[in-house]
Amino acid sequence: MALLSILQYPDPKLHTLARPVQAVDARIQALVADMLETMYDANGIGLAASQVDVHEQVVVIDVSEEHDTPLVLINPAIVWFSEERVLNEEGCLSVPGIYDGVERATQVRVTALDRDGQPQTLEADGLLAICIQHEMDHLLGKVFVEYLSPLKRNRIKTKMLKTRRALGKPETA
Ligand code: K1U
Ligand code: ZN
Repeated sequence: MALLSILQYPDPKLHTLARPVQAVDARIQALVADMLETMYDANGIGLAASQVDVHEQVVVIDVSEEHDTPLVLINPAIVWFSEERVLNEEGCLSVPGIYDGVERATQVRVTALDRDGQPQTLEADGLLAICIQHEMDHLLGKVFVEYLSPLKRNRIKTKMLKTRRALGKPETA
C-alpha cells in the first residue's frame, strides 16, 4: 500500500470529470487500498479518486468513530435526494484549514459497486449522507468552496496560493 498525494485547491485538475470504472480489477482494488490508507493518514472521513489525480469514479468513506467501517463506492449514483435539507459545516482534504457551511439533502439513496465489483444500494442520513454528496461532487469536478460566495471563494484561493508559496511549493502539484 502507498500514501497518495492529495491535490490542493485551486489546482485545475480538481475540476476534471471522473469517468466510470470499466472493471473492478486488481488495479482498482490497489487504488482503493491506497485511498483508504491516505484518507486515514490525513484524518479524513472521505476521499474521492479525483483528489489523488485519478479521474475515475471511486470514493472511499469512513464516518465511524473507530475508523473501522470503510465504505467503498465505485461508479456511484445518487438515485434519490430527500427534500429536507440541512446546513452543515464542511471541510475538505484538498482545502486544508478551511471550513464553511454548505446546504445538502439530509438523506440520499445511492447505488454503486463495492470493492469486489458487486452492486450495492445504500440509504444514508446524517454525516454519511453529507459526505457522500461531498465526494460525489469531487467526481463531477466540484469542490465545496464553489457553493460559497465569489468573495469568500477568492479569499480562500488567495490564502491557499499564499500558503503554498510560503512553503516553497508550486501552484499546482
Ligand atoms: O473529500 C474530502 O476532502 C474529505 C472531507 C469529507 C467531508 C468532511 C466534512 C463534511 C463533508 C465531507 C474530510 O474528511 S475533511 C476532514 C474533516 O473535515 C472532518 C474530519 C473528521 C470528522 C469530521 C470532519
Ligand atoms: Zn473534499
